[in-house]
Amino acid sequence: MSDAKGGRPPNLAYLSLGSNIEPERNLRAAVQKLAGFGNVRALSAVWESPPDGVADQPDFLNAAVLLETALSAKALRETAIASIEAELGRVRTENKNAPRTIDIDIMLFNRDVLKVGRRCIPDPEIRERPFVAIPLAEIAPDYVHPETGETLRQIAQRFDPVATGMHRRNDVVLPMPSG
Ligand code: PH2
Ligand code: MG
Ligand code: MG
Repeated sequence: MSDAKGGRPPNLAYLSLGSNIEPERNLRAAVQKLAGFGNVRALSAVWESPPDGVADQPDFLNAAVLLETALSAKALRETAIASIEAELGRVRTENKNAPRTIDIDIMLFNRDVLKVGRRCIPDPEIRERPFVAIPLAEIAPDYVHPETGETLRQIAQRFDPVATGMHRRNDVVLPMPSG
């Protein structure tokens, strides 16, 4: 997607994807649908981990996507992500930690510091959750966190993948959307 002058769309959105219902199919479908809202510039590997929080549910697959887009963070959240989550059958219930077909969260947006609804960008989960930090560091290792000055590589290196149950699923590949 290009802007009106034929240049590159102005924004870089760093997204965290997670699924624990038919996760391979839903991660692939989410990436394809995100490509309808911009250019997918980078994709991480797919990582499996036990559920963080509520334990008696299936393991998650997580990945990170770098999306170049003309949309603002708010529009990305409220139009693109909301519609993709709905199309992929995401059902929101009172249990915020229920298994989900797809969860797409904006972790970073350019080098901006802002809020979209109640969520802060940069999202604090980057520094708290290995299944967020490790895939993000794969797509943008040298990105400097606008609030802490750390690179994503440094943040990710603080997590011990083995101790946190992270497992790189080299058998699951997310195809880069064409065009
Ligand atoms: N997402 C959650 C709760 N717990 N655990 C893992 N391993 N991966 C997730 O994406 C995840 C989770 C709520 O967003
Ligand atoms: Mg989430
Ligand atoms: Mg979410």
